[in-house]
Amino acid sequence: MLKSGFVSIIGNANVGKSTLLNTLLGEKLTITSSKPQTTRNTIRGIYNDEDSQIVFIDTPGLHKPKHALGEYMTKAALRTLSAVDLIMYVVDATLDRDELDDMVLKNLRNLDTPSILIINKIDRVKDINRLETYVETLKKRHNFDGVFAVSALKGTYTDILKDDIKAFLPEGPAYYPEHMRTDQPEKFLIAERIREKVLLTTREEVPHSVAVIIDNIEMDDEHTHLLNIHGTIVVERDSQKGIIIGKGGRMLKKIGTLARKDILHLLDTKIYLDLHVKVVKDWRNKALELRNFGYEEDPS
Ligand SMILES: Nc1nc2c(ncn2[C@@H]2O[C@H](COP(=O)(O)OP(=O)(O)O)[C@@H](O)[C@H]2O)c(=O)[nH]1
Ligand SMILES: [Mg+2]
Repeated sequence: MLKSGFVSIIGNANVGKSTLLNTLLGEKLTITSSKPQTTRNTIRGIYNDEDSQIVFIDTPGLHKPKHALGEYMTKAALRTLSAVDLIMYVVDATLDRDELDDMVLKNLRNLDTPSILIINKIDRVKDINRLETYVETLKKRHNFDGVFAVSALKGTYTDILKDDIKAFLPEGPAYYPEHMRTDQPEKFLIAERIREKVLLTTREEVPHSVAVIIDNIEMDDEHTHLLNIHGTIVVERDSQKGIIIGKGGRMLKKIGTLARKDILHLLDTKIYLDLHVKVVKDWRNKALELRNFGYEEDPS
C-alpha cells in the first residue's frame, strides 16, 4: 500500500526551509538565498518513490508583516497548517532563540496535526550546550511528536528524516501524477530562477523590491529547438532600475547569463533569454500589482 500525504514546512525566514525541501526532493525546485524572505509563494514539491508520495509545502517564512506583501506571505503560511498530515517546524541550530517561536508554537498547540521539530544547520554548530538549552526550551513550549537534527545543505541525516516523515503519513492514493514535480507552472519556476540571480547579485532593499514576470515563451523553430523566453524584472524605483541594469548594461547581462544556465538545467533545453527592467512605483503595497505579479490569495 502507498503511503501518501501533505507535509508543511514552516519556520522563520532564513532557517533553511527551501534548502531542506530541495534536499528531500533530491533536486532544486525552489530558490534559496542568504536574504530573508526569499520565498514569497506557497510551493508544493512532490516526492515519489515505490511506496510513498509526499507532497511537501514550502511556505514563505513567518515574520511580522511590514508590507501588504508581507501580510500575504504570513497568512499563506498559517493557512496551510490545519489541512496537512504533518508539520515540520524548522529552526536554525546556530541561534539560541527565535522571536517567532512564541507566535508559531501558540498556533501549533491549537491544531490536531502532528508536528516535528527540525534543527537545521548542525554543520555550523559550535556551542553544543547552547543548542541543547535552546532545544529544551522549544520542547517545553510544545509537545513535538519528534525532534530531528539535520544539515539540509550537506544532506546530513536527511534520508533518515525522510523515512520518519513517511511513518507519519496514512495509507492513501497518489495525489499527483508521478512525473509531476510541483504544482507551480513552468513560467513561475523560470521567473523564480531569474529572481534568485537578482537576489544573488544585489543588496539592501533591492532584493525585496524585485518581482519577475515571464511575458512570453515560444519555440524559436522546430529545427533549432531553441526556446525564446522574454522576461521583465520589475522594481519600485528608477534608482533600482539603474542598479539592475548596471554600467553599460553589465549587471543585467550577468543576471541573464547566470539565469540562462540555471534555466537550461531546469528545462533541459537550449534557451534564449531576453530580459527587460521596468519601474512600477511602490508595487509591494498595491493589491492589483501584487495579483499581476503572481502573489494572489491562494484559494485552498
Ligand atoms: N551551513 C548551512 N547553511 C544552510 C543550511 N540550510 C540552509 N542554509 C543556508 O541558509 C540560507 C537560507 O536558506 P533558505 O533555504 O533560503 O531558507 P528559508 O528562508 O527558510 O527558505 C541559505 O544561504 C542556505 O544556503 C544548512 O544545513 N547548513
Ligand atoms: Mg524559502
